[in-house]
Amino acid sequence: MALLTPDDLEDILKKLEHNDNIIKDATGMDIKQICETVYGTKLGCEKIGIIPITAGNGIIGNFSSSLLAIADYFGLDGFITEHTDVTGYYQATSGDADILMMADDHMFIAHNLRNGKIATNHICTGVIYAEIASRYRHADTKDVLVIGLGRVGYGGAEHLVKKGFNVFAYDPNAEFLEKAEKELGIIPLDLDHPQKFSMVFEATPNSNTISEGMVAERCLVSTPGIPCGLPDDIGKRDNVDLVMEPLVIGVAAMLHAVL
Ligand code: NAD
Ligand code: 2YH
Repeated sequence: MALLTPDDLEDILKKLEHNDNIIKDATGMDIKQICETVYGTKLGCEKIGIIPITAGNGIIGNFSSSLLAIADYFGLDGFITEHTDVTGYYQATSGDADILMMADDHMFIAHNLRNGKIATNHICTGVIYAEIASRYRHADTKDVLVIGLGRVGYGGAEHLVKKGFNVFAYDPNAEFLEKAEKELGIIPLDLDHPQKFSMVFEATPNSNTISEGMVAERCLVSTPGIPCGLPDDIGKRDNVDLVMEPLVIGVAAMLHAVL
């Protein structure tokens, strides 16, 4: 499992602004509007309790402070507990938090203590990046390509299938590809005769996962993957609209998902 690094989280609100402008141009909606539409909820005045977790690889510099900055960006009150782990959990609940946020190396969750809803970062990230890809205003088909069918990619693929898109997908893990074909009805991408897509949702931890033959001249690549799977030269030459941001878009989706 790839872990975020403090460098990934430098200037996240600047990265968000840059990506939100691309999202607006490409879809006609900003990230907040897309979250509100997908989850049917609006952020109010919830208080977010952020608990640093030391398990596994431990505290990631900038992680808790980034979550606090995100809460503030969306107009919510938030606080980071002074203590970590179970003591931090106790502090967050005593501090009157409505929503708790915490992550170890495997799972990053938001838990709304008022209604009991829990959202995971991997599902919410998959759903919201897939949704962004599916809203590309220059696309004239319902064909969308999903690259990577792991925890994030599978959730996004499922969302696209439910929305009625023709979901083509590729993952070198044959078991994952077969599972998605059986359970979701995705169409395995024919690598010998690749089709060009104008909507691409990429969710892998690898670079260069997108090849020239996969992208149409005018296309949107929506990817939470770190590092980015789109090679620079393809992005520039084909004028690709690229949405790629390390944390905020997924967290915005988590907050909307638990309301
Ligand atoms: P995962 O390990 O569960 O799944 C990754 C999948 O990609 C695997 O199934 C693997 O076989 C597949 N893959 C690898 N190379 C490929 C290739 N060339 N073509 C197609 N598929 C390929 O990982 P995950 O939890 O789904 O996360 C995916 C990426 O998203 C990671 O980089 C993770 O750090 C990142 N992520 C980012 C955010 C964000 O907010 N930006 C949030 C969550 C996860
Ligand atoms: O980065 C991660 C994991 N990859 C899970 C997130 C899923 N995208 N976890 C963050 C760990 C944070 C740390 N425990 C802290 O600072 O509290």
